[in-house]
Amino acid sequence: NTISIDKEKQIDAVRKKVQPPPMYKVILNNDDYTPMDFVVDVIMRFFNMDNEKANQVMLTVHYHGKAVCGIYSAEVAETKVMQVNQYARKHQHPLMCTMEQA
Ligand code: TYC
Repeated sequence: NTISIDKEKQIDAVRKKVQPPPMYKVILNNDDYTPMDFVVDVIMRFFNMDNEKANQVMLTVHYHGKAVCGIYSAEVAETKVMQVNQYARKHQHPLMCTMEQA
């Protein structure tokens, strides 16, 4: 009923103040085949970075194996990972996007 739903909302509001929800790093991983230009396009398209910042992040992945593209709530992070991996597959590149708790 509506009273117990209101109670759940109150409890959730208190939980959020005491303990904020977990956040997730969305990570791009290096591979030997995905073209650098494609990776830069992905970073600009899905992580709202300008060309210069996207180039920096792409090179960090290329030289260090991975880089964090952003930190988001679970729901937003899962959506980014799905969208990037779907977009890479559609263009037949092996680019891998993953997430891990921040
Ligand atoms: N290593 C790739 C190349 O040399 C470029 C690359 C960068 C691939 C970043 C994936 O997430 C990546 N073409």
